[in-house]
Amino acid sequence: MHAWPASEVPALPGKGRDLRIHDTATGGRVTLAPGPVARIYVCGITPYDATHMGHAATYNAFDLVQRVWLDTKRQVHYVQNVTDVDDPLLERAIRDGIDWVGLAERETALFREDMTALRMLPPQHYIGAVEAIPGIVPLVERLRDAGAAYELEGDIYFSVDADPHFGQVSNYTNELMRHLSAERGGDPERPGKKNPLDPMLWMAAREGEPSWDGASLGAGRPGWHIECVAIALDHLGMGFDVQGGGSDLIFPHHEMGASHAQALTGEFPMAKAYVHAGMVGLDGEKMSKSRGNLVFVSKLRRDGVDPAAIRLALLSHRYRDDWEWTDRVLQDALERLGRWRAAVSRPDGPSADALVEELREALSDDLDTPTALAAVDRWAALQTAEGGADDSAPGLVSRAVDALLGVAL
Ligand code: 5CA
Ligand code: ZN
Repeated sequence: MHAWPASEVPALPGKGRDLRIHDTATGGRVTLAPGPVARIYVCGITPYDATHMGHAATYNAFDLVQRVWLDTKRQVHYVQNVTDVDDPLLERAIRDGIDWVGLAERETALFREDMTALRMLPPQHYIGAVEAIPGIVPLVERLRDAGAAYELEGDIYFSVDADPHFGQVSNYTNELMRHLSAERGGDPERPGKKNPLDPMLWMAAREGEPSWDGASLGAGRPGWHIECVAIALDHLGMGFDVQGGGSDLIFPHHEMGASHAQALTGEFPMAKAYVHAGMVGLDGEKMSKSRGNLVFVSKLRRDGVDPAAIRLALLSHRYRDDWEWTDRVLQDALERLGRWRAAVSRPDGPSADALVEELREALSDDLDTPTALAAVDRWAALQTAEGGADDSAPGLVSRAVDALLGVAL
């Protein structure tokens, strides 16, 4: 699949800083020191509805990770998937009486537009589940042949007991895993499974549903977790730097994905850090396509809201926190954008060298965006109150805010 166009990332004077980031697996901060090419996999959308603020907040977090790396003069190898065949997509297509392929194409196109408007850096490899199927089938065959997967009435399940490290991404109790498995696409109650938590790798063709040739597996379609593993291993290999997504992906998705990859390769861990963004809510509930309590990026754009303000609204929260979208959040962001734009529109101002360092420090500190925004606020306030004689300062502020925060002033 094609991704979306990249906005340019200006180079900044001085030296970027290594990222210290919270890793779900170890429960603490890790300092990431990738080689010259940093490798990141971020789980993509299931395209049955438009991009809401929760998605945008999660992609914003991983966009910042990349901006910190780019500031250290590293290259970034970024891979993202599109879950363009899965139960929720098929169910929505049936509900709306439309073709599932058309639905996925339409919503993926809208997602690209939203990401472009928000200046999110595009992945180098943007891969759909359907196009990944030829790579998925041999992985499932390998797992089965190694005894890490088994058949149940034509479906193929992964055996979580095949990975000695299973459980080490989420560190959740068995009880919680069972509960979340039932809630998030698993089938812990199905009789005949070796372990109730075992997830499906390959679902045998069902009447009225799309299916593909699975060689020795028979006709069917891939499970959710193996989709991301196949794409990540194909394009990044084991031991990549960051596996990213929202906190609702910790279990089962990222736990199972890591176990699939570890059972396939015998290597551990799949990723050096498992990084998870908090959930954005509306009216006290997690914003979700299935609940329908959504604020869409595309709707705000259609209403004429500047995407830079949407981005500032996302940045005003710590990425790991759960937070609520309200009109006030957007209003504050619009006001801030106005103040910042007025401040950089002057021909000179107070020196911004210290500000660049403050931004770097804040972001390297587990993406502390509220502190980063406060630093720009202070420079803008000083500019408004006192001005200054540095004629390179407004340009430097614009470039730093663009390069490190993805906001075009
Ligand atoms: N296609 C799978 C991942 S392989 C999927 O979870 N798709 S999704 O469309 O449901 O979500 C896309 C990303 O947005 C995921 O990282 C998910 O964790 C994140 N996300 C979904 N809802 C929210 C929310 N309310 N707040 C923050 N992030 C969210
Ligand atoms: Zn995924």
